Amino acid sequence: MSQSAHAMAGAAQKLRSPISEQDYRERYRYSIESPEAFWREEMQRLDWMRTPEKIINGHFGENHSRIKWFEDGVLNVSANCLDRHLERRGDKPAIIWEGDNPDHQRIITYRELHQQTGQFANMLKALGVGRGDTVTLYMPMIPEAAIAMLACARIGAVHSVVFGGFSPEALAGRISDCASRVVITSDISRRGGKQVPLKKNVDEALAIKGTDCVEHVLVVPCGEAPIDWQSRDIDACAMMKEQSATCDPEAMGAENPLFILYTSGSTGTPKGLMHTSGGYLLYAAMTHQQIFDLREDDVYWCAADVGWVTGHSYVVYGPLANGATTVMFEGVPSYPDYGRVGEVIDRHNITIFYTSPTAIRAMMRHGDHVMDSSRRDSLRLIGTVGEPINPQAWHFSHQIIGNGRCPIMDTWWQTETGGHMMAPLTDVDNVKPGATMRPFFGVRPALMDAEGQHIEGEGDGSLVIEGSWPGQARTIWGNHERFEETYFSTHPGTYFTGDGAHRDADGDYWITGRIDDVLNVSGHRMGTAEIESALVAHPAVAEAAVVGFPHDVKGQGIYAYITLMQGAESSEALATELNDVVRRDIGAIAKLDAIQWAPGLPKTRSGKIMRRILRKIAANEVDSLGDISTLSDPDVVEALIKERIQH
Ligand code: 6R9
Repeated sequence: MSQSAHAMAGAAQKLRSPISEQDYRERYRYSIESPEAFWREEMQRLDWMRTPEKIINGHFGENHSRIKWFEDGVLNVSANCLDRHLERRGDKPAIIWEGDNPDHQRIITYRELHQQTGQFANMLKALGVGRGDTVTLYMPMIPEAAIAMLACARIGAVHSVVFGGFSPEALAGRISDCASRVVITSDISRRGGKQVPLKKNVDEALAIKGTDCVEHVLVVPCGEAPIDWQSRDIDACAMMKEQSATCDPEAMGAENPLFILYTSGSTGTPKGLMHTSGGYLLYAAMTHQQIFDLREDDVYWCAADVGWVTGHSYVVYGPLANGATTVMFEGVPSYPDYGRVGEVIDRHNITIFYTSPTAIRAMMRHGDHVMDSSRRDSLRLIGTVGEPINPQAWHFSHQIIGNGRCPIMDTWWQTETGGHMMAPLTDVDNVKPGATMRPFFGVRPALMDAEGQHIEGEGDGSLVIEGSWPGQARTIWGNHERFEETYFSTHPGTYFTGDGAHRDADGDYWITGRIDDVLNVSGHRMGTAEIESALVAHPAVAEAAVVGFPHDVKGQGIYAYITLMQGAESSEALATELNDVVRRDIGAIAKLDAIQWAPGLPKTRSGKIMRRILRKIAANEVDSLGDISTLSDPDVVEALIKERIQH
């Protein structure tokens, strides 16, 4: 290490009071050896209406799938995020909102957030929504999204937030899967100076079969244009004003559902993962506080959208449970230009910034001077999530965004895990760029080989987690068998993450990416099966195979191999149509980066598509195709290589 690098690492260490190596090891050991005692202490982070006596019930193994944490505890999530802060933090900003337009800002104190949540909750009640009812949110990044989530939590309703970039088709599928009675939306969402017609998408979704469960659509008006009101629609702002701000929080069991969040898997339709009130909230709050070394005067900005799990745990629930100031950003990092991120940091004196490697790479591509319009002196810690962070992006974050002063917390976790599972956690001096390093307290990672045997010491394998933690999803909404099958059948007795990982000689972990058929495009999870099923629904398509390939900015791009029906002709126009069907079924985030017309697809003799080979061709790694002798028609591979699309 050069002298200046030493000096920088030293400075970073001083700025943070990280858990020392020894403290980490001791506390970690305690969390693993005495989980009951450990979690009994930690659960005191929350305000319970009835303190749990039972801590953990259920171990992976025989009765693995019915996990319960703090099962006799009673609490309310919104009371933990709001009411308990009023005395000490009533006038503290709970949400600082920065609009897409840099001139638009709003500050909402804890007292105001409490009042507005009460009004929103009373409005939901007036519409007949109560305990256990499901409510779908399809919202822009505006404070009302957080308010609606907290209002559901207040009355015991279960929210399902659908990312605003999903299409009406995708929204309809998610509404009908959990049979929502109410949908909450806005007329428009503003992103990068453009408008997304959310309400129009909802209207289209509700014309699709299976959505007649919806009785009301609450619309939070945001735009200037007149709204095309339907008879089921209600102006949420107008109705809220008529409501009392007092709404007693519902007493909920720790295991009662708090929310459902749909995510993609390697097969089938998106899965509605269910998270609980007690274990989830505790885990989100605890990881948020410890991994970001949260302090009372921090101004914390997580740039994720509330439509993803990161937005749930680290824009809304974790920070608010901790009484922190959380920044909500409506726009995109590139608007009006790539200097925006730094300007937002300066404007609000942000101290902790949590973002994705994709966003960092997009800024990095524009050169170091993109940061010239800001100083970023307030920053003291940067976190990343969603994808592996490559060393260049790590160094750009550390040297340029963080002025060489900020530790980088590369956090590995998933929709299913509820909160961070691994992060560097200890002294920044020892951090290795690109490694997520250490398990969080109570988390027991392990590596498995292809035969299902444990890999000890240094090695590469399938990452599993041994034993439960409070934040884990408990089921797939309406399909518990699928939950068991997906997560607990691959390596019985463990939770299967779907990720591969490397453990180095020091015992530190490096996530190497998905080992199943899940893509990670700009940190967004997508199932290849979902995209393929959209493609094969087109009458000209006989077969489709979709794989990821390395992409400089997005991490992964989408590469589709299409075999046409006899008589169908490939053309630019057809390529556009195929992109359109994917956009219609899933959304613009699933844009195909490359389409290759394939005379056939490489298959095993049993008819299984050899994706390994398709991935290699898409990545232009044709020298390492491996064994293709088991293919039913090896000539297909030659043809595919010849016609490979340059991207
Ligand atoms: C939180 C979130 C989960 C998948 C996960 C993995 C990838 C997330 C990562 C990471 C390497 C990190 N992933 N964080 N890979 N390093 N720090 O992103 O949830 O949308 O469910 O995605 O994202 O592949 O399995 P989700």
